[in-house]
Parts: sequence; C-alpha cells; structure tokens
Amino acid sequence: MTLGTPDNSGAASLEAIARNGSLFRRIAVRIPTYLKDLRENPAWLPMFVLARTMPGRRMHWLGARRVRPLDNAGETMFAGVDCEAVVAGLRSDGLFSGFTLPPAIHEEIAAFAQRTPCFGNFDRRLEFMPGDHAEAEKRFGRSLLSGHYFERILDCPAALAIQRDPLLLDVAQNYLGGQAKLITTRVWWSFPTGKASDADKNLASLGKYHFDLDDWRMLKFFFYLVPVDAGTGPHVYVRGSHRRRSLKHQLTLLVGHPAEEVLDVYGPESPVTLTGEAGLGFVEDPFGFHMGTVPAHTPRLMMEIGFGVSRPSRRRFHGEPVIR
Ligand SMILES: O=C(O)CCC(=O)C(=O)O
Repeated sequence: MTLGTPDNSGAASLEAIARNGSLFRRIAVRIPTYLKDLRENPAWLPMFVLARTMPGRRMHWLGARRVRPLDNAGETMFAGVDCEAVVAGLRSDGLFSGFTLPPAIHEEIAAFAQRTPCFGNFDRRLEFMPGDHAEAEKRFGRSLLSGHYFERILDCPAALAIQRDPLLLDVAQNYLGGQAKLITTRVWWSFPTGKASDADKNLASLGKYHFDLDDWRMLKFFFYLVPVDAGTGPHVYVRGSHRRRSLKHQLTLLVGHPAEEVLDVYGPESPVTLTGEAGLGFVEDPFGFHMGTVPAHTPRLMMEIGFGVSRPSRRRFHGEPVIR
C-alpha cells in the first residue's frame, strides 16, 4: 500500500484510530484490577512501572540471594533431573524442557479434572463439567476458551505432590535467589472453539506473544496432563527473550505484542513450540515472550506451578480478573 494518497492516508488513520481504540479498551478493562492490586499492596506500583524495563529488572536481580543447589533434593519425583543443568538452561535460553511426571501423578490429576466442574473464561459464573463443553457454550451463549479449577485443584493430592516437590523449589531458589517462594498453582483446560473474541483470547494468554508482569522475578513450571501436538494448543516460548528487550517493548503499556514485531527482534528461529506426551514438563522465565495457542481440535489440560519473590495476591486466585 502506498501511503500519502488521500484515500490511503484516510484508511491508515482509520486503522490507527481503531488500533488505539482497542489499545485503550484493553487497558481500560484492567484498570479495576490494577487499582485493587495497588490498594492491597502498594509495592505493586513500582514493580508494575519499572519491572518492564531492563534497568529496573537488573537492579532487582542484584538483590537475589545466592543459594547452593542441594546435593539431594529430598524425595523428588523428578529423579535424574539436575538442578544446575535446569538453571543453566534458564539463564541462557529462559527455558528448560525435560521434566517427566510419573504416570500415576498426571493420570490422577487428569481424572480429577474430568470429574470436577471448572470455570469458563476465568469467570466463576460460567461453571461447567469439562466433558460438557459444547453444551455449556450453548447454555451460556458464548465461546468458552478456558476452564480453570482455581482453588479446587488443591483438593487433588497429586497436584499438591507436584507443588511441594523439593526439586521445583530448589530450581526456583537457585535461579531467582533465596527469596523465591511458591505463588501460583493452577490447572486449566484450553478448549478448541471457533468463535473466541480477541478479549477472551487475551484473557487466556492465547494467540499473542506476551511477557508476565506479576512480579520482579518469576519462574513458571508447566506440565501437560494430556498429550499435546500441534492441534492441541501447544505453548510457545521465544528463546533468549528474557535477557534482552527492544526499547519499544520496555516502554510499552501492554505486555502483548504481535508475532511479527517480536520475531523481528529475536529472529524467526527463536520460538520453541512445546509438544509432547502427557506428563511432559518444562520451566520458563516468563519475562521472556511466550504464549499459549488456541487448540485446533483437542482440548489441552495443563498445570502451572509458579514461583516469585514478592508476596502473592491474597485476593484472587491465579490470573483471576474478577474482583471481589
Ligand atoms: O496457555 C499457555 O500455554 C500460556 C500460559 C501463559 O501465557 C501464562 O501463564 O502466562
């Protein structure tokens, strides 16, 4: 398209207005959450403003307390995984893949998820059994992209066994520093659905590269609880994007950015698409760009165990945008 002709510049400015309108809408929907976060914890504000910048992050990393890897990380279910190798992968790529859950553990969580009602699109009013997804979309008259268990998952002993596994804390403390603590435990479905809105996709962190801005330093362990192939909405991580950031992506108000923009900075070879069997686990520094993808044909069941260095929100369970 040639810019500058009257017709084209009109189209370009309409496009710009639409883009800005959607930007303001995306910011506006988050404002109530931000205000409550600030009231609950005033230290949230400097983090929210500065943790998106490299100098802000680097300053905070200087305060990371050094710990020594445990020779024997207690009774871990991940025998054979070496903490130092995991931390080395995290430092260089922002990602380490190579955990395997024992079958009894991932099968128990998957069975728990099948028999327990979940909440659609992070909304506690949209409660349904995962097996009734198609019927629930009709009943609620909207597409249901995700189904979360929130605190219900804490009733599943196998999920608690992963959350408490000493190797995860060992990796977190060696990477983030001695201050690392558990902040999130979540299990959720991503469902194939034809008609999800961009707002629902953004809420579910699907289909758009973004970085997490919930704490100064974070680490997320993800585990697939069903086999995940290209059609099951695999997770994608942009290798190396936790270590450097274009100025545009530091001064941005938004954490989500179009793929072309992100890959222009880190290169087309940088994204790693994580597919694998039920039980596959990986860990990432979520300051690096990453995303889930919308499943094309099969629902994905996934678990996340997150570590951070600040006090977690007492008010809302992971990612819950509805303020009570
Ligand atoms: O669903 C996924 O694979 C992505 C999750 C995600 O982006 C996040 O937890 O920040």
